[in-house]
Amino acid sequence: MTQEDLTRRKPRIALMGEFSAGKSTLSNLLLGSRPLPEKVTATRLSPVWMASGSEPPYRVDVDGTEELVSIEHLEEIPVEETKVIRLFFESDILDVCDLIDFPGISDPNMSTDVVERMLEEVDAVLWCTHATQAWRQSEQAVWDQMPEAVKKRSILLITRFDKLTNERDRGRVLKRVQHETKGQFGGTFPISLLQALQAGDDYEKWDESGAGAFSDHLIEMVQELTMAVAGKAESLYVIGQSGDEVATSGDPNALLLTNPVIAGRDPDAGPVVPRRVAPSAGAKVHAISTPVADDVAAENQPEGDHLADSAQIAS
Ligand SMILES: Nc1nc2c(ncn2[C@@H]2O[C@H](COP(=O)(O)OP(=O)(O)O)[C@@H](O)[C@H]2O)c(=O)[nH]1
Ligand SMILES: [Mg+2]
Repeated sequence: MTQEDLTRRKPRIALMGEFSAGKSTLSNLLLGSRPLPEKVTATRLSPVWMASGSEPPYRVDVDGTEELVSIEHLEEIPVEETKVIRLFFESDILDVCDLIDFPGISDPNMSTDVVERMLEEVDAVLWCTHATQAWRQSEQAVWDQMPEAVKKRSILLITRFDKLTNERDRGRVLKRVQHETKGQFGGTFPISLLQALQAGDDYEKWDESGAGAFSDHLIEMVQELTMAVAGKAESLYVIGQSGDEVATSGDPNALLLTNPVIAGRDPDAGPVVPRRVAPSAGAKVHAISTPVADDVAAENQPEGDHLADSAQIAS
């Protein structure tokens, strides 16, 4: 498949969230045995668009000019003038989708333009929110700009869940975030990205980290997106902004990932199973928490609880 073959283009999934929420760690988890070069994760960079291939890396200037760059000197790339850095390599997940690692949404060292001008490329988002200060107003403010077509296909990950050490705090945070983001994501999953990375082939640990439930949902999400973007040059973000209906089928529920459309998917599309993120066929499910469907009632949630629990769990 070529880049020009837009009828078969891959979905573009963005990794977004506040600085240090775990976006780069999540990239590495998804990329599996081919982690990102240290320079890519350690440096404050423009958005990094990863795709399958062997072309040399390049940057795209805000005026559209392309220029080859060196991985060794990524930190020299001018962030404000760079729309995106393109990296090409082979990885199972990149066979089925492109990943775009975004800088932190409210990084004081970057103008908001750096994030905003790349949103037009996005089909869906894996939003990382830091468990001990989950779902801040700054996150909601960015999410409010997202068109419905993107929101419904996106996933909220409550990362660093291992930092919440008791069940009560875990339950409170989960319930509050679920309440505050109701209807704004296709699914919400608590996860310890570190534990998932350390799990290796131990599927019990993998499931306990929260990665099992998340990766199952991600596979459905990629399948759904693959159908949604077929034949579309523009991203779902752009299509959604223009108010056009982005439907996969006549079924209005098809947009909701909690109601996956696997049964109706194109039989010729082939299996979409990123090997590293898929649990083994016989794996037992020991998720630290079951995935949170948006329709689970979040009653008994006192108003203003946000401050109460963030104060309580601040480390
Ligand atoms: N304990 C714990 N640490 C994490 C987790 N996810 C990420 N980290 C750590 O948090 C730091 C920031 O993560 P990073 O992925 O670079 O965040 P980014 O700024 O969103 O890309 C790193 O030191 C990670 O190792 C997690 O789930 N649990
Ligand atoms: Mg990062």
